[in-house]
Parts: sequence; C-alpha cells; structure tokens
Amino acid sequence: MMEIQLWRELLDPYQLAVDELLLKFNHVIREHRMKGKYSPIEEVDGRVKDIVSILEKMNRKGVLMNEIEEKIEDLAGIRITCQFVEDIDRVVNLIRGRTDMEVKYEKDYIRHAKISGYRSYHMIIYYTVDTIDGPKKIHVEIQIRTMAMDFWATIEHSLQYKYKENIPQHVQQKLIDASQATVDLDRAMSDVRDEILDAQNSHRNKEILVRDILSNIQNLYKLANEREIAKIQDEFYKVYVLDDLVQLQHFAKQLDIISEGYRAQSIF
Ligand code: 0O2
Repeated sequence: MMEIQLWRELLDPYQLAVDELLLKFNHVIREHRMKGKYSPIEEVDGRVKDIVSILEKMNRKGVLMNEIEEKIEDLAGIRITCQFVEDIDRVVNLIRGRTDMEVKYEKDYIRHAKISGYRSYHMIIYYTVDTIDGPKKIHVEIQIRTMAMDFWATIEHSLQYKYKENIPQHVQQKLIDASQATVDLDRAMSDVRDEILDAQNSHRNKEILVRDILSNIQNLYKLANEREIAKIQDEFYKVYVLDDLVQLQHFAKQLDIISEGYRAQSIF
C-alpha cells in the first residue's frame, strides 16, 4: 500500500501536466475553429505511464528508483493526431514557439522510420507545473502523427503485447509492408488535399474577380448610357456561365479598357 502511495505522489505532477496540456492543445483546436481556420491538430490525447510499464522500461534500460524522473522521459505523454503529414510540421513549429514549453530534443521517426516500421514525430519537452511545494519542471513526451501512422502504431503496439519481443518474422515483414502502405496513404491524401485547396483557391479567385467586374459595371452607370450597360451586362453573363477563369479575366481586362475610355471622355 505504502509503495502505491509513493508512486502516486511521484506521478501526481505528471497527471497535472497531462491535464493542463490536454486543455491547452484542445484550446488550440478551438481557437482555430472559432476563427474559421483549419486546425493542424485533429485530436489530442494524453496519459500518465502506468506503473507496470514504468517498471518494465526501468528494467530494460537499467534505471534505478531515484533516476526515474531524470531518465524516463515519457512518464507524461501527449499524443497529437493530424489529418495530413504537412500538419505535423505546423504543430512542431507551434510547440517550438510556445513560451510555456521548452523543447529538450526531437526525434523524427517520419523521415527516419524505425526498423519496426514505426513512424511518428517525437518531442521531449520541459514543462513546469505549480504544486503546493512550488514549481516543478518535468519531462513530457509529445508524439505527433497522422491518423494513418496512429492506426499502424496502435495495432502494432497491441501485437507487441501479445507476442512480447517475439513477433514472428513473417508478421514483422507484414507490419513493415503495412507501414509502407501508411506512407502511400499519407501521400495520396496529401495529393487530394492539394487539389481541394487549389479548387478552393480558384473558387475564391473567381469570386473576387466577379465582385470586381460587378463594381466596375456599377460605376459605369455614372458614365455610360443604360443601353450600353445592358449590353455589357449581357456579355458579362454569357462569359460568367462558361465558368472559365481565363475568359473571365479577359472580360475583366476589356471592361477596364472600356471604363478607362468612358472616364477619359467624361473629363472633357
Ligand atoms: P508505451 O506503452 O507507448 O508507453 P525505446 O528504448 O525505443 O523503447 P525511447 O528511446 O525512450 O524508447 O523512446 P522512443 O524510441 O522515442 O519511443 C518512445 C515511445 O514511442 C514508445 O513508448 C512508444 O509509445 C512509441 N514507439 C516507439 N517505437 C515504437 C514501435 O516500434 N511501435 C509502436 N507501436 N510504438 C513505438 P514505450 O515506452 O515503448 O511504450
């Protein structure tokens, strides 16, 4: 019983860090959405490492009881999932830029996947929690990954438990192949994203152009006669329904020239 109580005291600041960081990262999501922006963070999750896996890791790495906090850097763990690989760099930069998190070091298992096939971006940070005994600076491990990487890691992790260290060779190979499939999936989704962004951009460009044209026509009312303007309106609509940005740009240019002509006339 006493032992458990000691563990609780040791881990309590880590629980506080996890709680605070979950609140903060969830707020990052909320802030983006509130401002109508795309959030590079899709979801955030966190945990304090359980005592059994701390003991296992201590044993594996030869860590003594009084070295736990210094040598086990993932007592507090935050996992951030992103929709697209590109979002990961944005999250990394966001964390690097924060005043309440200090990066100790980073491990890029995306550009350099582990032999197992594991892919994720890891950041070990220092984070200060305020306890009744004063401030305490502790390690937190942040894992940043796409949903595809997370899918792979979750399943592979559960297999590790089942087989311990002895995952059969042919299963290992299948996992490596599956990891490559997540690389391909992430790439395919990024391509889709680029195309969607392009489509959104061209839609926005068209909208801006149409507004410009309409306000140009509006201004012509002061200068040209109504019959002329009705003709221009008709022509505009003909081009508009073609849904071709280049034609619309061409029309806008011609309209500029016409407006310029009217303006020059009106001066005299
Ligand atoms: P848990 O159960 O997630 O807490 P290492 O010596 O490799 O175990 P190290 O050097 O401290 O650990 O850090 P590393 O390699 O960056 O890994 C830390 C964490 O990343 C692991 O925590 C896992 O969560 C995850 N991870 C690393 N490699 C793999 C892998 O091959 N497969 C999966 N599924 N996850 C991995 P723990 O302590 O191992 O476990």
